[in-house]
Amino acid sequence: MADESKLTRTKQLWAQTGKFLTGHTTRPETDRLPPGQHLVNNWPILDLGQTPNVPRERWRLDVGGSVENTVSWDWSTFAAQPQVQKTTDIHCVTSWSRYDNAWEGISTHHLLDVVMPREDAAFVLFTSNDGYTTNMAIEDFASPDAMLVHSWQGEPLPLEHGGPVRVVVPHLYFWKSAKWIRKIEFVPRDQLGFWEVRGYHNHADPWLEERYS
Ligand SMILES: Nc1nc2c(c(=O)[nH]1)N[C@H]1C(S)=C(S)[C@@H](COP(=O)(O)O)O[C@H]1N2
Ligand SMILES: [Mo]
Repeated sequence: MADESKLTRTKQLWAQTGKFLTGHTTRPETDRLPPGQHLVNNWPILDLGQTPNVPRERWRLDVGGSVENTVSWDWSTFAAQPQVQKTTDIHCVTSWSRYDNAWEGISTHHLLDVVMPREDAAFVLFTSNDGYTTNMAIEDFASPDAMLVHSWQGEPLPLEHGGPVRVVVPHLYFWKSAKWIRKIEFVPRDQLGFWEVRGYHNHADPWLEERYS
């Protein structure tokens, strides 16, 4: 063919061999990184400095308050719940973001199906084994990506990142994702948690830069 330059032939060869095909689609970085954030490849550890070591054999999660069914799960009961895997991004208020964290655990949707919050349950309060607390509206807890996770990248969640089980609510800044979760309460009235009392924003949407109140 007259218009068949060397480059055209090269590109045709690439098409035949599938060059640059990665098998997954990505959004442009600008669509994925919230304002004021920068990307990291490591996973920083941020907490109050206490690392409670509760092995799976002694682990318990109490879920109660304004619900039809209060539950107190030990490890084997938790592990027997339907498991889901999701890959989501982390956005910390201290300005780092970490992409593509592969979590495994139970969805908050499943927990909501089990406990059945009453009509007046508008907020969710979290208490952790290090004394940390945080809070959110039940609509945020019910986000389709929100989970109680026990594994990260196919391995048990490291102790320093909240193992055996932490909350992950990826559409909010990461301080809302309680490590070492011990208790979840559904309540009619909101109650500010550890950082919310100290001036952090009560809602914490990274896309709206809801960092401080
Ligand atoms: N139990 C508990 N959960 C916690 C915290 C904490 O101090 N204790 N810190 C929060 C904050 S401010 C952040 S940024 C993330 C950090 O989680 P990581 O250490 O796994 O990165 O955990 C959140 N959850
Ligand atoms: Mo944080």
